[in-house]
Amino acid sequence: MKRVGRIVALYRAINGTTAVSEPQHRMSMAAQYSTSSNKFSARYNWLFNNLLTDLSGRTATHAVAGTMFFSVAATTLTEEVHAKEAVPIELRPKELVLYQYEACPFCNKVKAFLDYYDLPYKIIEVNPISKKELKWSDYKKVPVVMVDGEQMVNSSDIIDKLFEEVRSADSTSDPDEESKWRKWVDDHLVHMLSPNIYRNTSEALESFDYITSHGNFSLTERITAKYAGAAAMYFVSKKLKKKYNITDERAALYEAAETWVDALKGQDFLGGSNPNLADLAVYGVLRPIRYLKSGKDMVENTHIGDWYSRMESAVGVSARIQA
Ligand SMILES: N[C@@H](CCC(=O)N[C@@H](CS)C(=O)NCC(=O)O)C(=O)O
Repeated sequence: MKRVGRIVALYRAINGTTAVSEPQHRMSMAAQYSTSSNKFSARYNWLFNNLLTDLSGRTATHAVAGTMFFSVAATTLTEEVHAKEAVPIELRPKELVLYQYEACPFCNKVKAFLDYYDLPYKIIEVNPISKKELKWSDYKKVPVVMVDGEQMVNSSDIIDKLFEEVRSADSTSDPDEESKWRKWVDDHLVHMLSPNIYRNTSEALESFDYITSHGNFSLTERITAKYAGAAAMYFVSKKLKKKYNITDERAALYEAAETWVDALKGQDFLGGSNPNLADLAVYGVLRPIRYLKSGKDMVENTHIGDWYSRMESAVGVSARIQA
């Protein structure tokens, strides 16, 4: 009973909800959770979104070996070399700290931006259950960024504010087109992730294996979250499919990928010869799933792979520094 209580507490904490009833065992808890929580929005919880991530750059050297292999191979095969945007030192924030979950797509969106603009940042990995690293803040989601002592929240707002400070005057990107596609990322693309990565038991376990081994979990939380989380999210992803009118999740993911490729209109990036904020947003959100089964399927079955490889090369190594 005590053990079950702990699992429930874990779930309440992870999902930010108190709507979960006391379960009799893990599977019934998972099923109950999926039917009792009504908040299936972008906020639903980090578990939908927490996947394989950060496969390029300095931090990637610690990533799964097989994953690294793919990253390196992709970069090596890309002949063009796309440089990062250089931000003059006087425009860079003095201190930037990102509170994140390693596999959260919204956090990865911010990281793609920081890496591309080479803005050094420290990372504080938040424990999704206790959230003790965020005790000081009223905002209880991630990402949260502290920029020279100022708190910034909500991934798109964070990027907007930072971009305002660092952008070069000669930016050639069409602002309407760019914001249209950034909105598409938040309103559409991000909702393709969970139904795909939790679509069956083996993919749900693959996802949770990564999440629990890369997030800030205690040993007990890690073991509990891996199996109970995978089971719960399997059911939740079915509910999400309904909510977003998705009948075939893979087809929907492929369609989104092709929609994005069409938007490029044959250019290297939506921004033309360099990525703009929409390129960085799509890349950031897809980065966590790229080397999971769903991401591999997406690259094999659509035309997004070349653009993705160009983005890997453009974003380059992580600008993360030691906290
Ligand atoms: N609109 C927000 C969404 C942020 C969000 O939903 N983050 C998830 C993690 S992927 C979260 O913190 N969920 C609440 C929780 O874990 O309790 C953004 O773009 O930053």
